[in-house]
Amino acid sequence: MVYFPNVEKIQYEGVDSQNPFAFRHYNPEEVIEGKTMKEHLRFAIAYWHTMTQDGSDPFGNPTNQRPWFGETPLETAKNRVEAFFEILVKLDAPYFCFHDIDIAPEGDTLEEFFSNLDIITDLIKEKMAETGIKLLWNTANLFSNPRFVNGAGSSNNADVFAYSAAQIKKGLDISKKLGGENYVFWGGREGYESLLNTDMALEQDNIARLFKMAIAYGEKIGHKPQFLIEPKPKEPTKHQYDFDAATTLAFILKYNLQDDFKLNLEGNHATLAGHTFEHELTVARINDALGSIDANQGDVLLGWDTDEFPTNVFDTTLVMIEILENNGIAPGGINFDSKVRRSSFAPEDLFLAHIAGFDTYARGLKGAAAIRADKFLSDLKAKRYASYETGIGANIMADKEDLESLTEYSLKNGAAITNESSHIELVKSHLNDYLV
Ligand code: XLS
Ligand code: NI
Ligand code: NI
Repeated sequence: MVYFPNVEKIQYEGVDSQNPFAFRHYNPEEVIEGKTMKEHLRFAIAYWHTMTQDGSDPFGNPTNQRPWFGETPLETAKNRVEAFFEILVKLDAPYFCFHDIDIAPEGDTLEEFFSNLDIITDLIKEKMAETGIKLLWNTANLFSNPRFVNGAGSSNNADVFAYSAAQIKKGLDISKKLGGENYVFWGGREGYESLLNTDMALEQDNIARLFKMAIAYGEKIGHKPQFLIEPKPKEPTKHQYDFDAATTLAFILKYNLQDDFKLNLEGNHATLAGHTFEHELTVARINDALGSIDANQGDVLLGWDTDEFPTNVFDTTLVMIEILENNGIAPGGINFDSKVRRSSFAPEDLFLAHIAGFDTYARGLKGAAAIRADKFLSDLKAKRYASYETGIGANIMADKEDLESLTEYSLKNGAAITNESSHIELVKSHLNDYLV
């Protein structure tokens, strides 16, 4: 069955194309800095926003028109696999991502859920073999079902901790079955509503216990995906434990998880935390923890996770600089954790939105590569920190100085300190010249 008979395979047609169903910047085979765009960008499509999101919001019913509903939840789930791979193939997306509950109905028992997952992952495995499309990451949804009202690993209820462990075990079995390259933990309800009734130390110790069980099980079954934690500061809980990259890194280091865990960073989560997206990538990169990204953007006027498709070229350019500085994002990728607006309810909006996202990241990649080719930012930084290249600065960098020697130096130097203007407005204006 073909679900999108009116949509052909999306082709690169160049900037002058008037065809809305064409890429104008994403040219998968174009080589930039020695790699194709497809290899640089490693685009993935998210099952939840593309296949299960219905357009409802707290004030309104579903709006999305979707052609895949069947007679039973399992039939719908099977149809979704067909439709999803049609979308992946037509967009030429090399990867996909999903939560367990996105792909298969939960049923009434854990056994039933597992058996539904087996049926659907058999189908997905066939589709993967047929198309060559790969699994970037999967994850367990440990936040939607009412049993997770007080969290999963951080729940006060040990039965919930055990249930979460079972879902993670199944998630890793699925990851092995489908050759998942990464496995994500987003702390859905791992946080708190009130400190009055919360034992923060116990909750965080338990989350780490669950992660260590995952590492041990991966070793046992001989499957080692890159484990990733996805920070977010708030939503659904008032205060999420994995607030941002820096907080999550402190957790990773405290519990000695750094050999197995990196970060999956999301645009809208960064801005909710009061950071830019590139800030979060920089923090991860300089700590050797940049694992993967969830591509989306928020709305500066709204204080919640709107998960909009990325259309801001300024942001994607700065993000792509970080990815290039990191020597790439593999085995991670760029996952469109993005959803169409409630008013974009037509089935073909799924294509138009992803085309917008792909093109915005492709523009970011081209701009970032041009900035690097001109050494625009690296020269500027080298000049700004030049005082550490020679003299006293070089000695400081070589750890040859101490408080006493520097006091002696400063007494001699006196007030003869000159700082230079940053001319930052000029820098920002010049940066605009690189936006593709
Ligand atoms: C929610 C998160 C979620 C994770 C996967 O805000 O972004 O979608 O990416 O659980
Ligand atoms: Ni996400
Ligand atoms: Ni999100």
